[in-house]
Amino acid sequence: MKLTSLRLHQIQLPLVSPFTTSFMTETEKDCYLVEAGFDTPNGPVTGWGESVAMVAPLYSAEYMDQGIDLTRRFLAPLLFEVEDLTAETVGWHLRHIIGNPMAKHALEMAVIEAQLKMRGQSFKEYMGGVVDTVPSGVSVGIQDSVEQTVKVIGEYLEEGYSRIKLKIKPGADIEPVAAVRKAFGDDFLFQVDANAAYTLVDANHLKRLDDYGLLLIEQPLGEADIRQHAELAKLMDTPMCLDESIVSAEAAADAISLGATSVINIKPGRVGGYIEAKKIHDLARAHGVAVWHGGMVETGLGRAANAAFATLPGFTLPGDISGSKRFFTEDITEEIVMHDGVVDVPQGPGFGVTIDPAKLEKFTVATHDLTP
Ligand code: OSB
Ligand code: MG
Repeated sequence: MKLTSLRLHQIQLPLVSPFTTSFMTETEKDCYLVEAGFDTPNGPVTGWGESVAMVAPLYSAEYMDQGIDLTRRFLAPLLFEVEDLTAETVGWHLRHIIGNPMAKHALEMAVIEAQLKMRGQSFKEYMGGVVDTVPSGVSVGIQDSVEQTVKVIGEYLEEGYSRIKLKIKPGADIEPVAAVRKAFGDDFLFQVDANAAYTLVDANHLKRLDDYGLLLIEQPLGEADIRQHAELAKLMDTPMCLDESIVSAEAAADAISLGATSVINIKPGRVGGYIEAKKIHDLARAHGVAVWHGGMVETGLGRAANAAFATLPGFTLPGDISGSKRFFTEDITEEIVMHDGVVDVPQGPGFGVTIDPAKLEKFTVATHDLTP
């Protein structure tokens, strides 16, 4: 395939309610979609991708405007030079550009989708998925009070979510967790995510979470603190799970060998794309380390792709793949629906969802045409 056109659509979707993590409160979803046109042996094909970079560098060093700038100045020119571009070689063509996995992922997604549409193949089939539905977990933001936390989680349990993940930070950790267990008992999957809000000196405090039968604790310490996570993992009974620290398959290998993580949150966007994410899935599986699929508040496009990827056999725990309604009243694709604790994986060619042109126009805040 030969890349012939590239357009970035910067969009803003209102969230149904503010989403608060230890590092920020979001009231809308800002991201850009990649629309890439290709000449293929089967004629012209368009593929779509989605960047998971956030507006500010608070979750990762990367942020949205940087991704747009980097794509315009460095990534797009490299891909336009390639005569025979394939999904499997995007990472190779971009290898000299250091870091910036999210910007690379968004482009790789578009190439993957075009290649699949050219062949009439679904993403699940391409990746080697083994099921047609995936268990759906929900990520619950930090609430204004313990009472509100219990209320919101009660509503998600009522809706039928397979697993609850609660965001925590210093000052909003033990109490809300204790209150949720007290209200709903020990009989549901419950985990917490600190988004790097603690340091190792908080170890004794964090150890109090061991009393609540949590499935795991996600990224309590900093992105670079793999060794310190290993220390903390020795002190706590709650299984340690890394998110931010797993920036590549190499980082995953280090974290596994150091004992820093006994479960891995896989986010394709954080590691440079689905091809790298598959390596992490395989590596973890070979080591007997469970993985689950993370989320970055994706639109229907990224959500559909994540659901398909989460059909691989190593994904033995429910992921942050909620129904679209959990975040959006209106989306740019058809809705991803959570029912009976699962979401169905779209079956059509590519990612199996369609960008609605009217919705895209409605939510677009800027368009960047990067075609030479
Ligand atoms: O740490 O998993 C995280 C959202 C944005 C940035 C980081 C994270 C999250 C979530 C949301 O927890 C997961 C979702 O998309 O449902
Ligand atoms: Mg996380």
